Amino acid sequence: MELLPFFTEKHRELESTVRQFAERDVAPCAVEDEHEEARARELIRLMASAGLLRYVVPEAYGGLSPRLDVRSLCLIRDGLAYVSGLADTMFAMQGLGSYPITLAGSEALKRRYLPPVARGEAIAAFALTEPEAGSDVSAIQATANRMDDRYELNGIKTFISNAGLADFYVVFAKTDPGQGHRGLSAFVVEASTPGFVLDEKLALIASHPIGRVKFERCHIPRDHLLGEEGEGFKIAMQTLDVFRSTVAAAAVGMARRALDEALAYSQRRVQFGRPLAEFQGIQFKLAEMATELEAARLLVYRAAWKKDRGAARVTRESSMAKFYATEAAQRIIDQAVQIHGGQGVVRGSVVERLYREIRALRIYEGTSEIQRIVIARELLKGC
Ligand code: COS
Repeated sequence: MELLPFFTEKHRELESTVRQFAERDVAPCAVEDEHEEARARELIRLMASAGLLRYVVPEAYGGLSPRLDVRSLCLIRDGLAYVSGLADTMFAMQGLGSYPITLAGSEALKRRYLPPVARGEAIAAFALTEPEAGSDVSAIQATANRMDDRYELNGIKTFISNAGLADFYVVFAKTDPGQGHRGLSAFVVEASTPGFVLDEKLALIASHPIGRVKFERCHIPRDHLLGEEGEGFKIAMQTLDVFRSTVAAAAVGMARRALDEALAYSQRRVQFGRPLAEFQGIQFKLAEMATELEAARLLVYRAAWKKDRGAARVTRESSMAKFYATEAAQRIIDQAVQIHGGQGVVRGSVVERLYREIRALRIYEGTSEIQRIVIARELLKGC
């Protein structure tokens, strides 16, 4: 893969480390896994021993750079998603589930939770979505009532990646239900807390541990609050600002794989006496796929680079990257399936797996429709 000017020598090295790791340790098990949970835990262990999880926390807590380097997160997701959606998810969740602590946790919370995340000894989760609050975050109904030295948490969270696997959850709940988004707060909740219930595991169209969890009179220490009461909405948005670029990077990894598979297949497959790649109709498809892929990569790494250069907010850039890259990847993968013909829909073929894996990326961490809204609002504000 050609490296872009946004990268330093360290990024070049990381790109090749991830490629080797993905080929050696992840690819052999990439196709449909009946033992998803065991494989997910195994992937965490492998990523930790390869040092990849150190990229999700700051240097002071076992990481590799003073602040999270978003280009590195993107390169890792891009490289993992090229071979396995599950590996990508497990890496991403260690970041998404711990970043609110990096962003707003007290020194004690950072020391307690971040080093085990980097060592793969603790699995993290991000519990925002509820049955009645998906795109509309301020509609969250879970409550956290302050009682002396603790909070009592009650509510249901659904579509929570790592539900049942995670050792701790960053949970968003209302401390002041009358205040809309300003009444939302964020907490660290350990899975061992009495009142925490794994309600149901959900089976998605592609491998991804996810489910619904409940908090029933769950008492959490007061010092597990992240930031101040009422800061939950901003913590969630600032976390999504960083991680939406990385979702886009995962989409780029899947699309790169689809294009590679399509290029190889179209040169191998002979119809009407010549390889498919000699037909102009196929060449047009390949050209469109490659162009969209390049445009997506540029948006992703531009957004990441801008954040790494210290921009306070990259809301518009990360939403553009997520919106464009996930939609483009869906089109690229669909064309790769089309080029493969019948082989493309055979269960277990690479492009068939990608076709299922890409779909959720246009939905999670903000649907494409929400990204359009965010981009338009930023434009209208003059950002
Ligand atoms: N960074 C910092 N602050 C932000 C922000 C960001 N990216 N986006 C919004 N805010 C602030 C606003 O500035 C506003 O601040 P004030 O209270 O000072 O006015 C506040 O947050 C509320 O913002 P807004 O009015 O835009 O909120 P809305 O309720 O209209 O919601 C959307 C905005 C739709 C963009 C938000 O709810 C969203 O991103 N939804 C998708 C959620 C999602 O991704 N879910 C997936 C779950 S994770 S798998």
